[in-house]
Amino acid sequence: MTGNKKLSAAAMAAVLSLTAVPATSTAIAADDGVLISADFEDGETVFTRRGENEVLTVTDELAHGGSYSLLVSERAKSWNGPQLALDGIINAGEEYMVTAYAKTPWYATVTLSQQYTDTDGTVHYANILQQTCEGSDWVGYENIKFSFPAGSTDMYIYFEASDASVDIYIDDVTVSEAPFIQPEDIPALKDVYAEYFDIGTALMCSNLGSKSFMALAEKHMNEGITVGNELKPDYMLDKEASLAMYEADGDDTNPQVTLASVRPMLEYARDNNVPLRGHTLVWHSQTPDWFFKEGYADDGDWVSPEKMTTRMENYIKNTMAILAEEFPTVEFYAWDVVNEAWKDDGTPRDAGSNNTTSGQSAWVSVYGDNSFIELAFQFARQYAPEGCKLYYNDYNEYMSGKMNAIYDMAMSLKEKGLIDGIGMQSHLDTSFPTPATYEKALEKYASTGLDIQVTELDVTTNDTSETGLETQAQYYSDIFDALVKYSDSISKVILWGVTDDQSWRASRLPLLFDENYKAKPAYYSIIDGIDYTTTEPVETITTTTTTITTTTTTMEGILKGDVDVNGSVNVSDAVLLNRYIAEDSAVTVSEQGLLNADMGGAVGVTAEDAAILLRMLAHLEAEG
Ligand code: 9MR
Repeated sequence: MTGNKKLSAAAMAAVLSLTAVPATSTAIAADDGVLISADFEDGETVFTRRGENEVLTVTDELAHGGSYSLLVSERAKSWNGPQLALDGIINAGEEYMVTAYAKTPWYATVTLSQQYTDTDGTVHYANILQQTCEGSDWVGYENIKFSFPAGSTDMYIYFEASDASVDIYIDDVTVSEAPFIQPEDIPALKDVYAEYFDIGTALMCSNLGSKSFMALAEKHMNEGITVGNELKPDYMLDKEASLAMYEADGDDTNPQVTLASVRPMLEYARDNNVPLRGHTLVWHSQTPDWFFKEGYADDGDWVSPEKMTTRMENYIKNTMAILAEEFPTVEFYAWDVVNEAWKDDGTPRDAGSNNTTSGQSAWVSVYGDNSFIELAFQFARQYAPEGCKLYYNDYNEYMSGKMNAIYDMAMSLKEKGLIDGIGMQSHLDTSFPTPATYEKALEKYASTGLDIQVTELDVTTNDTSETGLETQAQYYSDIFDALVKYSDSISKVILWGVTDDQSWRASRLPLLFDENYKAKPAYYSIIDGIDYTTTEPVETITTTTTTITTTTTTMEGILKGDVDVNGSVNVSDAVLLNRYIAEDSAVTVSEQGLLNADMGGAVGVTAEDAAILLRMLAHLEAEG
């Protein structure tokens, strides 16, 4: 990794002397990849306090390892706690790992968080990992990946606790470079589905710093990237600049915008020539109340529909203008113009602030109904770059009331030439909806004649055991069967993320790859496109593998690829082999299975054999 420095104690002290509370000294380990190691055994600390009250003491009252830890006492605010300054030690835009242990005297939630300042000078705070300390044992934050967007300065990681009065003990903290994990040698999703539709993914700016994550995303899902968060109104709207304009000339109809948060993503798209989906212009959520209020005052009255229409026009116009001006070569292939405007029963959302009561819409407060939708599409059509397709986007899009409302709205907008497609978010769960219900929604939207894009696909499972992941795989497989069936109407399928740990629904493991960048059963279930747990497709592949048996058997009793030794070769063998190679302790492969698994790659059973087996299966599927 270029540019990283393992700081000497003196250099570190120099860095820290710039922070609010000068550090006494530091301990820097010289081990490979380890940039900071703080065990407090020398009685000193590299941490400083975030607020003005808390007291940091190296103590021998408690220790996770050795005899000493760091005690943070006299906290007064939830965000008070110990922070570690990282400028000069790590590089913004690259990935690192932190390990640390925390303990509190009583039950409390302790969160590992990060802070940085972006290129426009805005300070950002984000949670990395929240853990519950029971008051008894030390709680580990082990090998937790983190990164800061390129261009960040004033970078810190820190601990905070929602209980402002609880003391926090911290021990055995290390910060190291994250290793690069090469994507597995398995077929790229986008290649597997090349003849049906493009495969893309949503990315957050925080993903860009991880080379391993990005290598995986780029291999499988780079045919359309959705900006997962940073183009939403709460990131784009610049309250200070809007207020300044209002104060200067009395005009509160021209909301100003900023690219401060989204810039790293735009630079990535520009430098890698990746087309983007803009998400999203008009939404009840992640939009501040002041945008809808007289004089941009949080507690002002709702503005009139006329004033809001001017604000909406200017917001859309300013957004398109700043993107075209600062990033003229970045292609926006689509914009989600309006997001989530209909309730499941097909009526408009209730009036109110989503920031006060989740689900309410300030748009409805101003307009009284959903008449703002058509206006938004008119302005988007007027100001979006040429060739950019315009979509209405929603979740629960298979609920009949909502589905009918979207259908009617889409047909009316289509007649006026204002809409190009419907975005089916597709945040699904293995228990609901059934794939058949989802397929009905595909049928209905396809009947509009508009393009369909699956915009935010993920499938949660409450059962995270191996069996649960197999059920999830089956569900993914059924959904992809339906997508293939309607592929003439579908131009893109966008996953809402790549690896489970980075998902907004991480605990229910909704994606195709796990936190170690390994393909899950769900991936294997959709790459061969075969419903391998039901009889009919398995028969197809078994028949085909009969040929393989005769052509590839090289020794008596060996059926190449039959890793589970059940007499046939199918995707279950590939799953088993990959797990075996990944040293998954939950699986065993018999001696015969290992003989069958040696597909002719390097000596022994290796990832190369797994790749050969997958290619063989993909080939069989293509021919079958
Ligand atoms: O994935 C996004 C997550 O990081 C944000 O915290 C969340 C806040 O609203 O928004 C998520 O993205 C949403 C998307 O914009 C619209 N459809 C639902 C997505 C998941 O909530």
